[in-house]
Amino acid sequence: MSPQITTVQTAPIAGQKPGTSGLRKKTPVFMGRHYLENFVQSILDVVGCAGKTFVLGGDGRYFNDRAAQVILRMAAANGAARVIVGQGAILSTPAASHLIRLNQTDGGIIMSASHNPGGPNEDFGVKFNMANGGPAPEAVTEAMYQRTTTISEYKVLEAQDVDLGQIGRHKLGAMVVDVVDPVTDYAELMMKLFNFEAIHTLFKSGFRMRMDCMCAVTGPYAVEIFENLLGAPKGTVVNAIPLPDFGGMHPDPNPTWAKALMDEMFSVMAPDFGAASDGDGDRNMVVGRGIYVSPSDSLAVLAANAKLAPGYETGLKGVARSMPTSAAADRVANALGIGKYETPTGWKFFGNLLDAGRATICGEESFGTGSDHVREKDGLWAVLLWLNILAVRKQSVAAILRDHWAKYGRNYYSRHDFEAIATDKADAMMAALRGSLAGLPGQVIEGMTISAADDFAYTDPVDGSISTRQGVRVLFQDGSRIVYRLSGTGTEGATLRVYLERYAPGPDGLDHDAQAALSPVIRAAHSLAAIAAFTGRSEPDVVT
Ligand code: VG1
Ligand code: CO
Repeated sequence: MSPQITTVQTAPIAGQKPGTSGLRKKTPVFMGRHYLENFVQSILDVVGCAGKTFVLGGDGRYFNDRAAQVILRMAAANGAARVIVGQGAILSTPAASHLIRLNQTDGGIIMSASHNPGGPNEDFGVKFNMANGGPAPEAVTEAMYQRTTTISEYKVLEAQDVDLGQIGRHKLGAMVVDVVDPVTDYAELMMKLFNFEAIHTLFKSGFRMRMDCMCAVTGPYAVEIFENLLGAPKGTVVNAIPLPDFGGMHPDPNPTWAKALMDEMFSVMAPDFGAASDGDGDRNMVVGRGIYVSPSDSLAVLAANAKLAPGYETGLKGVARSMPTSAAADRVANALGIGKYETPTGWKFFGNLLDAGRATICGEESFGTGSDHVREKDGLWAVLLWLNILAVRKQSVAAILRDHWAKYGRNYYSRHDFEAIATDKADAMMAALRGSLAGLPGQVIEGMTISAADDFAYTDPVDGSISTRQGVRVLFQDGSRIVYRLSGTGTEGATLRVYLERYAPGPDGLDHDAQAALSPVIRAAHSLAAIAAFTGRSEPDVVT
């Protein structure tokens, strides 16, 4: 007898509005009655489910395994033909994006709250990726949200759990569940893009690397790729076993949260190269011996040197960056004579540019870099491209960065985050700032003249869709810039992000500490927005 489909009566739950990257809430909220089910049914109602094939996986955080079983039962009840699941319900975000594309599926559901901590009292999240492998665009996530406000029932199959530990074909009612190794296909893709032989030779010559996976999803990927395929010594990858609470770590690869890696890279015994990745494997931090690479610089260096990797040897079509990301990548695009694009924050805005073949490499200041090989940012991809470049150029990270700055000048850059501010205070500050914009041009502050000020709006050059209110920009005549926006990924209060940039053309002044070089811009940022008066904060919680 085939299992029965039950229709469960439910009612809308407030606040199921996806942010920058999916719906993220405290885990107990997601585990609450009907919460996951309402959101998943809304996804399936919007994208359609009958006869379709989806990919399913997550970053392994607390509740990942149980949520996967619920999603499978709901997909089966809604008539899906097939779901491809990573073994143990594990898939990194870039690997999920790849599987969606490789198998020409109708999309995928990814369970992750990315760089947010995980655990019974931390964060959980769900997002939908489209058939191109990329995050659902705003129009689609808005439709899902609207659906959550009117939902009255969801469907679920009355059946036992699928054994997701067992690779191979399973059945759930009439639906096929294919459990696959999460790493194999992804590793194969990497082998096509990069010169594994050159990197293997590099490791054989004694080159030392430290890869910190922060007890999150990239562990198995990194061990397979770096230690097994590329011959890096055992132990190169640390914190390699994904844990439901990420071992208590905050899996956000930045100098604050990946402090152990930073300390090692600045010690006497530092390896040649260090890297870290986030909860779901789409972010990366790169560090050389004694030198930190800002994500904006990393994007620029990768774009300038991409031709050294087989996957990019015919050159790039264009480079895209999110608006708050520094203009360093623009200088590379200008020099290469290729297209450059400035999009709102969030990877979903790169999808059209990648699909249309306008951009090949994309990046965000928030430790995200990627290319047209998938439709997500990809942490290990960036680390491998760096390794490929290091293997070919046979120079240190420091030498490559200094070379880059000498050629293009240096965009000093930093982001200051003020976390868990009361939402009304943060909103009031942003409203006042927006109200002051018209009067700013011409004003002189900290000896710098404001040349323009606006609230960033973006018109997608491919489909013409418009996104407004994407962050306040204050531009100065000397090329310096301040950007203010509120985070769309947090689950507690508001997080104010202040992005600071100053350009030094060189040849002098390229070797300063970033915070010191930015100090007038930092002071200007505080006084223009009256950050302390509105929020009571005069110091950021996190500086990257
Ligand atoms: C942050 C970053 C943004 C990134 C997003 C998702 O968003 O600033 O650049 O795309 O996280 O990254 P926000 O709205 O908090 O500033 V991840 O690694 O969560 O998928
Ligand atoms: Co992430």
